Amino acid sequence: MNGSSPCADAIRAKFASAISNMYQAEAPQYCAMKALVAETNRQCLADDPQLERRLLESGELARLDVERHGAIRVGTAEELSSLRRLFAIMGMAPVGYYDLSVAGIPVHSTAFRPIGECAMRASPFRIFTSLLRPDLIADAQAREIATKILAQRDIFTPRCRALIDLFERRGFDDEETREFVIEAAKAFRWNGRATVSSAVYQQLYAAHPLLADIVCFKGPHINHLTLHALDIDASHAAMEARGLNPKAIIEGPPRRRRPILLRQTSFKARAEPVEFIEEDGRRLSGGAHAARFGEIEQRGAALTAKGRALYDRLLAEAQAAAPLAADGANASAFGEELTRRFAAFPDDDVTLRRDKLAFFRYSSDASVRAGEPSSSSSVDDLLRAGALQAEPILYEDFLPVSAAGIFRSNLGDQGAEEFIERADRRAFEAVLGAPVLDELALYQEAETRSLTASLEALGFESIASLQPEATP
Ligand code: OOG
Ligand code: NI
Repeated sequence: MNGSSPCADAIRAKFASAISNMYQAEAPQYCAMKALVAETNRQCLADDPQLERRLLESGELARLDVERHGAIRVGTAEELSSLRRLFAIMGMAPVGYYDLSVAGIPVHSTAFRPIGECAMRASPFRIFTSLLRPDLIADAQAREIATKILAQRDIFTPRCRALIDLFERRGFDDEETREFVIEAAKAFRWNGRATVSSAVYQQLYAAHPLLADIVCFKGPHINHLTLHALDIDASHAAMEARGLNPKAIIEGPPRRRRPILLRQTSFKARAEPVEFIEEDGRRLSGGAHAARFGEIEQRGAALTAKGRALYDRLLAEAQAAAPLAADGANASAFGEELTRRFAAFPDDDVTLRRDKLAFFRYSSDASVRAGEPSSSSSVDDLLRAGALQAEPILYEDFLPVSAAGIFRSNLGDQGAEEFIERADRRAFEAVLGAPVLDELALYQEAETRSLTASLEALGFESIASLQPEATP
């Protein structure tokens, strides 16, 4: 599936821009972070003219300040399946299943995202979407209250619902597209007036802080947007230096020559004033709720199942050897342990490819004479001769352990309870109303497609007409 539609891509770009403007107006802390990251990125470019040239050539430079993702949390099956229909209009499909129960977070998630290089380039915006799992909330009374409240809300405006139906029947004209972007964004805005009393909020909060965040407001407010940092370590340090209160560690792999997967960090959510509705609406009372933050990310090579297993093992080993304290006090010891463990992860493209740890995108250079296409050549020979080139494919998805670390950094002491792992992908897909796409299959397809096209361009009929590569 390589479903890039110029029309859907354009709607997504407009939606991402509307969400960005809305969140900047709502969350001044995020604005401060955005300015700081832009400044750090500028410094990186000034220090590395080659990097600047590469980004300019790939078109990345123009997109540097564009948000890469946002995140929301929803409460019901109906909300999730309606979101799937809404995001489909923007060319975003659910990719990946993330079980966060392992880390004591009562949600499971997917990422709605564009598929394919072309669509990603047109607008890289994704939405990490989490669904509450009431079955993981121990307090039966809180569960029951939550279910009742959620059954009564509609997170979409009536016009937004009508437009989704209309699109599915016959698509949009220009005016409808414009209206859709406005109506869709409304579902994700912040509403400082809770829909419940302070007592109900407190009760749900005591059951789990996420329960209060998901249930007590009008809809799934954007809880963060995420920017691309050219040097995430420098940006993290700058956040610390400017008093932006970043979380203790950068999630994901340590700093490397050849980045892999995804590194992320964020500043912690600030408490902001909210109003509760008391005595059936006869009185408002003031309170506070911490929900919204800002995040940065830096992406590297997508790993194969084998590479991912190695990543997961090394990360688990580091966590076992130097467990990160809940308050992050031993962050630097953890960081050193992580770097030590990851010395076992090859850090150059040649080995990553040879050992089949990462996915690569191939291109060809027909001007290089690699001899006549013959059955005695191999992909390795063609790469050595320069007739083929291989570049790591960028990881466009998320990491459950990292996501859990980001969730947890905003839950205070209460988020630390341990659940047993209870992944339930089937149940998630049943309420979503569609299967989630397998991210590994997407990378594999991209690799195979690029290799096949490159070999054809060099005059080979198929991969099968080449010598098989040695398997390590
Ligand atoms: C989502 C946290 C996970 C990421 O980038 O991994 C996330 C949330 O807090 O709702 O956004
Ligand atoms: Ni995020």
